[in-house]
Parts: sequence; C-alpha cells; structure tokens
Amino acid sequence: MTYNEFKRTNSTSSGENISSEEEVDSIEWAKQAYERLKSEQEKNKLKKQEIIEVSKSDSNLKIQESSQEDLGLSSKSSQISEEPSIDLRLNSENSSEPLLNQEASLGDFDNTFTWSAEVLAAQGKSSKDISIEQIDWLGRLRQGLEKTRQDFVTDLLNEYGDDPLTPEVVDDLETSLLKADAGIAATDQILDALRQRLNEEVLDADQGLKFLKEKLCEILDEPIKSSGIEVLFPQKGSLNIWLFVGVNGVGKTTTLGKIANLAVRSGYSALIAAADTFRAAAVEQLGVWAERSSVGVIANKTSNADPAAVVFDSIGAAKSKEIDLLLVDTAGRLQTKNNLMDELTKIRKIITKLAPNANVESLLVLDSSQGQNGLRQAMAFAKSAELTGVVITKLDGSSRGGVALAIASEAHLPIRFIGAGEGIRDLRPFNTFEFVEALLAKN
Ligand SMILES: Nc1nc2c(ncn2[C@@H]2O[C@H](COP(=O)(O)OP(=O)(O)OP(=O)(O)O)[C@@H](O)[C@H]2O)c(=O)[nH]1
Ligand SMILES: [Mg+2]
Repeated sequence: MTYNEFKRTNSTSSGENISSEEEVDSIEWAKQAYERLKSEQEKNKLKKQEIIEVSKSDSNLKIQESSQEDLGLSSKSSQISEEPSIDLRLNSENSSEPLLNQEASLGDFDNTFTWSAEVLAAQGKSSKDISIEQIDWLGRLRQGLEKTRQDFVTDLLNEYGDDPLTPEVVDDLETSLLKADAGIAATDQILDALRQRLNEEVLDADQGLKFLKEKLCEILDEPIKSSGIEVLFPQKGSLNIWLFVGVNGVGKTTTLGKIANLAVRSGYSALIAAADTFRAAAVEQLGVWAERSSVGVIANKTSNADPAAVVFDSIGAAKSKEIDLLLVDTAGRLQTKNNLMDELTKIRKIITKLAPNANVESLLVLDSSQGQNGLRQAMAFAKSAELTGVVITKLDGSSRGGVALAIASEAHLPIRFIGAGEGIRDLRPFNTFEFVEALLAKN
C-alpha cells in the first residue's frame, strides 16, 4: 500500500465498530471482495509472466522499466538513484532477497480474510476499492498482536461469554490492561469510564467490548488530534526531515529503510543521512536498505565522524537536489547517557538552524517488547530530541502491544507508524481504528 492508498483508506474512515447485525452483509461484502482480488491476482500473474517472456527475448532494460512501474516509482526518484552523492549501493548478492520479494498475496477465504474485510468495510471502504496489500497487512497486524490479545481479551471473553459484565470482570480487565503494559493512566481512564457506564446500565460482553474499543480509540487519537496532523506524510514542495532516534537495536535503521521504500513507492524523492557514525557496519546496513528503494545515502566513513556534520552535509545535499524527504538515521543510545543525549540535542539544533522552513519530525522508535521501559525512553528522548511522534516496532512476537496506550496517554505523543516484521512492507502508517480492532479481535 502506498501513502496515496493509505490516505484514501483513512479519508473514508468512519471509525465505527463492527456490529453483529452487519455480519450477514459483511460476509457478502467479503465474498465479493475476495472474488475480485483473486481474479486481479491471476491477471497480475499472467502480466508478469508476459513481461518475463518479452524481456527474455528482448533486453534487460525492459525488466527494469516494468518493475519500476509496478512499484509506482517516479521518474524523479530514479534520477536520484543514478547519482547519489555517495553511492553505497551494494552488489545484489549482499541484499536480502526474501525480504525484497515479499509481495503481498491473497490467502484463503478464511477467518483472517473475513475479519480484515470487516475492518475495511467498517471504515467505509467499498469492496471494489480494497487491495491485496491492505488485506495482507491487516492479517499480519492481527497476527502480530495475537500475543497481546491472548493475554488481554481472549481470556476475558472466553471466561464470561455473553453474560452481563460484572464488577469482577472489570477488575480482571484492569489486570489485563496493566499486564499488556497499557500503563496506569490509560488503565484508570478506561476503567473509570467503564465503571461509570455500568452504574448507568447493564452491558453484555459485546457491548462492553464495543465500549472498550471506543475508549481505546479515544486515548490513542487524542495526541494525534492535538498534533493537527492526522496522517503523517511528507509535504510536497518543501523539505521534510524525519529524524529517527531511540535506544540500541529497537529497529531505527529498519524503520527508516521501510519508510524510504514507502515514500519512493508513493512518488516522493528521498535521501538518507547516515548519522549513525558509531557503528562501522551501520553505513553498510543503510546502503542495503537504500539500494532496495534506489535512494541515495550521505555518509562519512571516517571513524568517529561527527554525526552532526553528516546531518549538515545531508541537508545541503537535500536542498540542492530538491529532495522531498530526508531520513536521518542515528546511533542507538541509552536515555541515561547524558553526553549521547546532548549529541541528539546538537543534531536537532543543526536541523532547526539549517532548515528553518522544513517540516521536521523527530520520531522515537520503540521496541514494543520493552513495554513500560518504552515510556521512560519516550520521556527522556522527548526532551533531548524534541520528539514529535513515535514508531512502535516488533509488534510481531510481543505481548506488550498495550504500550501504545501508555505512550499516548502519558507521553502525549502520537503514534505514527507500526512495524510488525522484518520485511520491507511490514510497516504501515498508524491507523487507530485498525490497531484497536486487531488488539481486541475475537478469535
Ligand atoms: N520481528 C521484527 N524484527 C524487527 C522489526 N523491526 C526491526 N527488527 C529487527 O531488529 C533488529 C535491529 O534492527 P535495526 O534496524 O538494526 O535497529 P537499530 O535501532 O537501528 O539498531 P542500532 O542502530 O544498533 O541501535 C534487526 O534484526 C531487525 O531486522 C519488527 O518490526 N519486527
Ligand atoms: Mg541502526
């Protein structure tokens, strides 16, 4: 899914919960969507086979042209790839093919498909509009949140079935929310609202779940609304600088690589600043990601180079090439190391000074499996790096997806992207409604 497709999904979002009365209709909707996507997939397969046939008998150039068209690469971004300031593109044998060839494909007409279709339909999408990538992502998001969900709602729902919610259930819910690392503030907010509602009327499990979903959406949406930016994407016609910061190994470089790809597929020109000068291998790792999306990298390979100087050079290059999006990778650092946090402050100041009119985003990358520690990181990085948002990674395999709620309610930061896997397409702009539906999906 490109940014444009994402924007279309979001602009039609109604954010309403799926009700059981709509189930019959939604099965019909899902069937129609499945049949259309299946035939589209077949047609695409045939088209690709034809391209391969033609290219075998013609020239290699044709393959390159057609694969670029498939990705929606703009001619502008291809030009950049031809002359990056420092070309770090590596031999193709170095790149990780399984991650690259990770094209979305349609699975069976199963539970996951019908659930994904319901989530899209509930956002006002027509069955003619949805794409295989959207379905594929929702399936992976749901899968990614499975561990959190199992501890969270599945137990609760299985135990109480259709009985009306009792104060005991609400107490158990409190424990589940805290266990999923939703944090005390968000948990209190949700529970207070639920208890008040229960004083007014009897709720069965479904109504309780619907109410819970609404509360979670409210908490997650609050910082997004206050930021004034519903969906984060680069503004055309001006320089956008996105800085990625966070502790070691959380997925900063991977996230940056995935966003470079998303941006290029959506028609933006991008450039990468390799401001992680701490680890020698960091520049090479970025080179691999840059090659996957054909974007340039600005780096300084001398040991102990000043990261702020790399940022300085990169902004100059981005301006002269009229780049839409400059993505800045930084070295992992512990939030308790003052000198390293000061280094971030310096980078942030250089950006403000050199590009006062740029749209700057300072994004904290958080590994969701770190749970509540992520909140402490957010508080510390918010000061040094003037954070504007958060990317949550590694949702696949974590049972602490609830940390998104703690970040929104206590650090008051909007969540901008979520990552649920190591592949190039395993990252999407954050969509509150989809996240909450996946978090609280019934089995
Ligand atoms: N399962 C999973 N793995 C991820 C995800 N994002 C990143 N990773 C993996 O996490 C590891 C660390 O990722 P990096 O992108 O190098 O992390 P980093 O924050 O740049 O690390 P430093 O620069 O060393 O601080 C790699 O093996 C990635 O493949 C994700 O969403 N899911
Ligand atoms: Mg890195």
